[in-house]
Amino acid sequence: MHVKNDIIRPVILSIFVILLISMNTVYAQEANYDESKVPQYTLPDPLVCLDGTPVRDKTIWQKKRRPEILKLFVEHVYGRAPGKPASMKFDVYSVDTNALGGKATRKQVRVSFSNDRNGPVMDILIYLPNNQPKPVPVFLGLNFYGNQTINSDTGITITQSWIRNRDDIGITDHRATVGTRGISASRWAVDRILERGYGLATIYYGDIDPDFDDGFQNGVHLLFYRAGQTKPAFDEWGSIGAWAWGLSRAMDYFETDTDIDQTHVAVMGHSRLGKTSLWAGATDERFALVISNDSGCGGAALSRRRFGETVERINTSFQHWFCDYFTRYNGKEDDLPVDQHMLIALMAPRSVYVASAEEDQWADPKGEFLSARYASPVYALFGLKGIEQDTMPELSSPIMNAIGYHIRPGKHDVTDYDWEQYLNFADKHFN
Ligand code: GTR
Repeated sequence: MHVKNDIIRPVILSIFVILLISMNTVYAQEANYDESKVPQYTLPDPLVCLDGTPVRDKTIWQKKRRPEILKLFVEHVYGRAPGKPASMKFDVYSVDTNALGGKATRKQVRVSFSNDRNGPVMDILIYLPNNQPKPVPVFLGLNFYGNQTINSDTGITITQSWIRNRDDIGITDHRATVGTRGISASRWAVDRILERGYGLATIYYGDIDPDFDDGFQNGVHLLFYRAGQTKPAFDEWGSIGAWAWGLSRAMDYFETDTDIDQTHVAVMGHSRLGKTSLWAGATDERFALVISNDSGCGGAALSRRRFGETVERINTSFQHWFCDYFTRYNGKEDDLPVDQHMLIALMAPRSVYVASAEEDQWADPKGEFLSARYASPVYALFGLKGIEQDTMPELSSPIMNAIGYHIRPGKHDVTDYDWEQYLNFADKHFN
């Protein structure tokens, strides 16, 4: 028996290791970074309705084509989400009018989504510039590791929610520590935002739905199950849908806060949270300006280009982000009834900014640019200029029309340069 086990165990282990290695090789091979290998593709035309009616003016766009495209994204990509919950509660549990050395007023608001005291809650951290007449325009964005990470301000509540373990900052039990204060500060140009007269609001995305695949047994999904339901149906919301829904609930709060100009809220997000800001902008037209920072596949990048991350790859690594239906397009991008330029077009006539980073090939900068380019005919219906050039601009040469775009040197990240462009873009459109 022992002899047998001694032989069988290593054999099984080796088979397992070989399988793992070959899976990785398949994935590594799968990612194409060669422009000459991008397949020929034909994008669905945002200006032709499903029944063939051409979209010649903004009325047909708004009444017929826009709702049609939105529905296609709901059904095939991000999933159906519920509306505003009936029994939501806002508790402004902390206000400091002398935050950040007197520059800002810091508010922290706890949003309860139901009457259940043990149900999920999200904390909105808000900084408003003290030297500005109220109400002020605000940038709203989700963060990756808790509100306490965006600035070293010790007044920020440390999140109690599940967070991803990270050895380099000593998170080993999925709980945030004091040591996480300010670790993401380089991604949030708080001082600069305030200086330029804007407020900043942020929420930890895991408050809304923890970012791991547990079959949706936590987060806000639970609140909406019908009797007997244990997970979202194939066409119901995944995590991106839930995070975007959370952003809309923050907007519900803004509508009650007289210090915030809710007609000038810019929703911004990086990476998976950039996919989310785009989806929030598409589903909630109260967001006046929408920003995608390095959002890539399932965000701004065209799926049909299959450059860097593909639909199959994202659905394999992060199946919980989208609705189950989206997996039908694994390796079958050409069958998608939409592509991501149509997501950008859903923002029209509101301003939308797409940003890429040169070294972030996984997110397909060119595919992000082309989405913005191909959304432009929809902006033209409103007499607005989108992006008219077919070639990408030089590095660090932002285009700022109703659609904005830049590509900067460097890696997948949010930098002060990115923020500077978003502030300039907001100045331009918010006047
Ligand atoms: C990557 C994923 C990307 C992007 C990124 C992030 O692993 O493949 O689509 O969302 O994560 O959010 O950091």
